[in-house]
Amino acid sequence: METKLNAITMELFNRQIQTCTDRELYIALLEFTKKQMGSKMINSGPKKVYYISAEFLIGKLLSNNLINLKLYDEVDEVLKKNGRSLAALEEIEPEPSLGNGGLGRLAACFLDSMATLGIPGDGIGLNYHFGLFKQVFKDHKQTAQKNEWIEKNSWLNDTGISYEVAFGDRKVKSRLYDIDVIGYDNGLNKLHLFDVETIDESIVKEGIDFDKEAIEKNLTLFLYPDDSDEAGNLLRIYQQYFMVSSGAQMILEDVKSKGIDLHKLDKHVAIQINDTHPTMVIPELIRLLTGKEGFTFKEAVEVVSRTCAYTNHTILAEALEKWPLSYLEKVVPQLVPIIKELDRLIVRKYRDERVWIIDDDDRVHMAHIDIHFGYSINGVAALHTEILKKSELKHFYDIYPEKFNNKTNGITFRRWLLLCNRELTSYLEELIGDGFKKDADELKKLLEYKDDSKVYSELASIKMNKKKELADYIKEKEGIDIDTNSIFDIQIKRMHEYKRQQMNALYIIHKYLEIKSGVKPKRPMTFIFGAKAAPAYVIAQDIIHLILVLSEIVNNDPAVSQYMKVIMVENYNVGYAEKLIPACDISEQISLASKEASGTGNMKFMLNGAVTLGTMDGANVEISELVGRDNIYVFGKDSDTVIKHYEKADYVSKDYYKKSKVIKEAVDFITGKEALKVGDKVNLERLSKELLNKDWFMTLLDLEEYIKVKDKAFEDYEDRDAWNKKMLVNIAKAGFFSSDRTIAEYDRDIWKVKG
Ligand code: 26V
Repeated sequence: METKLNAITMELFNRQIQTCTDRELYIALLEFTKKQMGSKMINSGPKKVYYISAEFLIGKLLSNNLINLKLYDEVDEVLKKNGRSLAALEEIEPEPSLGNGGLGRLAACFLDSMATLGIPGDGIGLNYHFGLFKQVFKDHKQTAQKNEWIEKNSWLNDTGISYEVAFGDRKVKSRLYDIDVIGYDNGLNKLHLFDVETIDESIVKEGIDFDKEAIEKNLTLFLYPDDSDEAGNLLRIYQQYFMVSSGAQMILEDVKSKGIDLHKLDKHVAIQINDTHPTMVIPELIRLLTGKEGFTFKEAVEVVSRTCAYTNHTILAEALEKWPLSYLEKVVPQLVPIIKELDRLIVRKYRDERVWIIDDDDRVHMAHIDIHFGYSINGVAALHTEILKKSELKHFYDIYPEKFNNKTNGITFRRWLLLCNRELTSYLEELIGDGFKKDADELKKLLEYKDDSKVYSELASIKMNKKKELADYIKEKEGIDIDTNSIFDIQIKRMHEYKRQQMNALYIIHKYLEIKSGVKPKRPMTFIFGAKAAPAYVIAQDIIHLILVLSEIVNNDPAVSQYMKVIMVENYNVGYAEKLIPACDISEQISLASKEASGTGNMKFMLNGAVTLGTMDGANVEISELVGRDNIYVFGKDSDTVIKHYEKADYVSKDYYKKSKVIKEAVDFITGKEALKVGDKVNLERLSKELLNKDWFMTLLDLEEYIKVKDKAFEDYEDRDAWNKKMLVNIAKAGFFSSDRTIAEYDRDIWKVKG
């Protein structure tokens, strides 16, 4: 290996491993790893999955690919022997930000698991040049910059393949770039990312501003650009159609090149539609089949309906796409007659208007197309699927009970254990062998050590080491000192009111006031947040502002900062998550019950020995069932109660504010003198008004119980042995949340590629 790597550094830079710069060595290692991957077999078989998604939050790939090639340790050693470090090279690799959050990261975990299980399964997406914005804090507020990640030497391979995509008002040429996806100790799949040949990066001016109408130049610049105005919405439709039209052409060409009759498409292809963003693939396939392939409309509808399956990732009404027909007429007029005909088929069959595709306001309900003209609909956690069946999609469940199924999300253990926590991985290997790397259920063997205090204390010392590493990193990046003996309480996820970071902030205010009044905690506490907010989402920006203001107040008050610190890390991303998660003691999963479809951060924390503090929402419910009530902290109203409040519209946040002194004091602090001295009146007053007059996600409903249960968790932490045992049980029970299990279920119930 050393000789091979040296040969590459010599060839590229005429230098030995020892004398290359970090950047040169990174490039050499990238080329070395690509070569190793190139020699692996491509997963193949009679049927193939295409996972179409507007987002693939893949993260950095160098170390991940070395792990999956089983070369990580060897490379690490060779580098060390030559006085170099893999960690330093990891810092050089840019992180692609091709996703917003959970939905995109899930797609990346699924690619890893499909490749690992030997399932021929490719991703289809877009090659956003600047991806999701890079977050920079200025005056305690979020600003957005472009995230440049594409370099001359990268994981992208230009295939030279291109397709023509015609819109109503123009034609563009798509160009296909591939990223190889290597399975753990197994074969290869591909992530196909389409780009537009006429892209022009120079049209991006200040921050992330650009001309939204110059489609040829801007189509793949950003992920979901601001969609608060018409041009933004139209651009999103351009992007979606560009992705699915290129993808559909690629799929049909591939099938035809194998000599397969397209009437049997469903026997050879399964298309998984990741949320509604790729829905237009359904009418697009129908268009292509009825066009030059000579299918009748009926034949095309039938075969497409047997090929496409849909995953729902949210019940939030504002996130369910409904495109005005007039927008579709402008961007994709060729699909409009097809969508209208699909709607007519439904209107003829069902009198219930709630299941029609086009509503009275001439808006096209994208999810309805997926449900009627796909063969499977799945939710992403048990509770979420039940809510879909019982309420959100009840009218559809009544028609098609057999199409509905649950696939509880999972995470790839390669990135979220083997890569981000080498120390824990090798200790587990010592204890229970390395079978868990291929069969995550084997983590259960750890339960044999449930009463072995030597094992707990080793787990605790690994946790301490990860806390020290994180503390160093935070000191370097954010310039804040943290006490590694404090409890690390972490909430990292997109900023959204339903996720209730504001409730966590109110707890922090409550603690601050307690300390000021002389009540000191037994042990210092470190509250860490990481979150980006959509640029157009005003209240989310206000919550970020509040947390940054609290951070300033708390960390700079010597009477308080010895007991607590508040940190909002800048530009939270996959790489940051890999450092935060192994160091966490308490995992904050505090969404309003019924709103978080699943969550996947909750699973990553558990696997790394954090204890969950959470509501009975999403996959928290399943975590709680697995670990038992002694090993999780649960609070808050359940989803039935919450759903009833919405039905009756009887939740009044002010009542809770008036009733409780603790709530009143915490909320009042937001617009009090101290906060206003540091923060912006407009943001803080707007947030306070929102909490008092609306509070759509019922923060104040659960706040008192949250404080009580969180205090209890902090108290329990002091019984170190008991806490470490909770840690052990959480790790031991995490096997269920391997995305290998999830993908095996998708294949068993939906795709049927392997069996
Ligand atoms: C999208 C939008 C778009 C516009 C306005 C507000 C809004 C709010 C939420 C969303 C979410 C889109 C779907 C999504 O990302 N769902 C996440 O999917 C994860 C993987 O299944 C799951 O773990 C998360 O619970 C779920 O929120």
